[in-house]
Amino acid sequence: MTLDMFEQEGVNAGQYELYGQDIHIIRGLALPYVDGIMHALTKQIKPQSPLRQMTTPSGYSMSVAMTNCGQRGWVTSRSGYYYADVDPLTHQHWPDMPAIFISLAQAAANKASFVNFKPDSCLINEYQAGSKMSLHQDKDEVDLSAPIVSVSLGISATFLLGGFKRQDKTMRIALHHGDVMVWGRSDRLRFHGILPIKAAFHAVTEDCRMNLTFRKAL
Ligand code: MD3
Ligand code: FE
Repeated sequence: MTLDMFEQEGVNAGQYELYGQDIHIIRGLALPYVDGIMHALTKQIKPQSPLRQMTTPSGYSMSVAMTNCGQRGWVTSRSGYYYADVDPLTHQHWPDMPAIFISLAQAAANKASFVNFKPDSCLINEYQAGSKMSLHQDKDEVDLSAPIVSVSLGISATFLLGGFKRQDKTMRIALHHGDVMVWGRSDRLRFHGILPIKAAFHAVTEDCRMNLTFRKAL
């Protein structure tokens, strides 16, 4: 249990931080949406398209469990990673993107002065203790001028913000329950990752961290 992280949550709610040219963090922006988000995840999205650990092209099982909602979903398998219209697990379309998800993503984009952001894909990541996401770039989206909006829920994480080359120096940013990040064009292709999650308990998500990333994939 890491009490230092609990004490951070919500303390800086409303605080706005800018990194680089176009990486915006709005602390606690998602807090008023949390009940609605958790309801949609539990009652609608997870029953229809369950979280699953996907396989990378090199054959490793990801430590993060994933699912999607919206018109398209990001998937990885032995054959590569790509956006899919159909969930490869259920062979059905992904669950609809709940209206409250779209409202939050648009509110965040507007705060970072991106107008008319219309996400068509939301990747849902679930981290258990020990789960991590290695440094990577997000470059499978067709329109790199659209921002990506990410929402952190549950136990805290250390985010790694890198440069444009894998070997560039990284900085660490703590992300807490309710924090929202918006990534814009000039920083869209930065390397980034999540350090292994430390075991903790959060009243909303219990033993895990959830992250939603809203994208315009089409
Ligand atoms: C920077 N997720 O799903 S969110 C991912 O916390 C991913 O689950 C992390 O990286 C997570 O691809 C980090 C912050 C984030 C999301 C998308 C980005 C940062 C980004 C896209 C481009 C650059
Ligand atoms: Fe990413």
